[in-house]
Amino acid sequence: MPTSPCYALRSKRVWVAGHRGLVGSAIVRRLERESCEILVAPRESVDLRDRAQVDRFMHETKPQAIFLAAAKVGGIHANDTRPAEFIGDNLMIQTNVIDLAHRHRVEKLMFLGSSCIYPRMAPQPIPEDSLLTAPLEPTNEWYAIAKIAGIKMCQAYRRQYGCDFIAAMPTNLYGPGDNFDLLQSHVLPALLAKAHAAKLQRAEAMEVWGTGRALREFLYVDDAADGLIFLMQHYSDEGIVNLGTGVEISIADLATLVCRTVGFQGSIRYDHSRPDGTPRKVMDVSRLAALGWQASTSLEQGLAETWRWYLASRADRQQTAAA
Ligand code: GFB
Repeated sequence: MPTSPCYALRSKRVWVAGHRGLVGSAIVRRLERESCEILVAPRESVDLRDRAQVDRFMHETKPQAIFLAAAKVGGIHANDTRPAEFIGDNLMIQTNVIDLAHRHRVEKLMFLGSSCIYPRMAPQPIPEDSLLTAPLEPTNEWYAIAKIAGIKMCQAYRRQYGCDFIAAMPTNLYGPGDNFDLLQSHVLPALLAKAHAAKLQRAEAMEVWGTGRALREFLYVDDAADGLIFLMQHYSDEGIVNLGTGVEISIADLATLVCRTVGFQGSIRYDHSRPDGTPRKVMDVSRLAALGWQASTSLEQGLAETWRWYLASRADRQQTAAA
């Protein structure tokens, strides 16, 4: 039985910071059902790393609630090779939005962290209280430390100023609007794109990074958006809340599932020169379940939906290019 709501989004001015990203665009889609006014900051005129631009945007639009989904994000290779951007940009973005949310008396803010904030060898499933109990995963510690700083900032502003700022920790997300760039993306969209290319080229094999033995949890992004909006309406405390499915799969099994979805019948070749990263990171989702929410889209369903979106978006791009 869900806990009773503690915050109503109806008729509120709700800013989705990062509205064009994977999770930000899903939050915008899901908010359409909440009868609220959705605010978005055009990237060309509001650089969230620039405090004055964020201040002016918030002065003009007067958001009452904020989903802080804007961040420099990427997969294991992007994190490992662009550490300055992953720590620097994310610290600037979140510090501007969180501090100015306080100064502009925003009623409620949700900060989006990530499952990579937890120790590399955290107990599995990972409970929220394992944060900062052991060393981080080296391939994404820069991003993780930025996200941990954002969590701590929300907690500090709640303690010192009474701000209703909460923090959610989504697991690996995927779905429509994902980044399919083979170097910068996360594993699931990368494997979809690789299997598609291998099928078109009638290749013998498709390449998968690492050993394939790493285990990951994947949450469909429209489920994530629903869970985040549920949390915004039903949760107000300084503790972080994991958002996931509680189900893990090996990269090898994911690759097999992707090939089946795409219809690629070749073999899989592992590139051991690439890192596996964290061996496992499935999250303990009991805190959110106790509040009354759980994910509903299976990996098979989500993968099929994402594949359909990927094909449609490629067809659109090809039509545009041909026009
Ligand atoms: O999704 P991913 O890039 O990031 O990698 P993380 C997950 C696993 O998939 C790793 C393997 O073991 C990769 O070696 N993998 C296999 C691949 N083939 C590929 C491929 O073609 N591309 C990619 N990208 N991986 C991320 C963090 O860690 O988790 C982010 O880097 C964020 O910052 C996200 O926190 C939630 O799951 O390892």
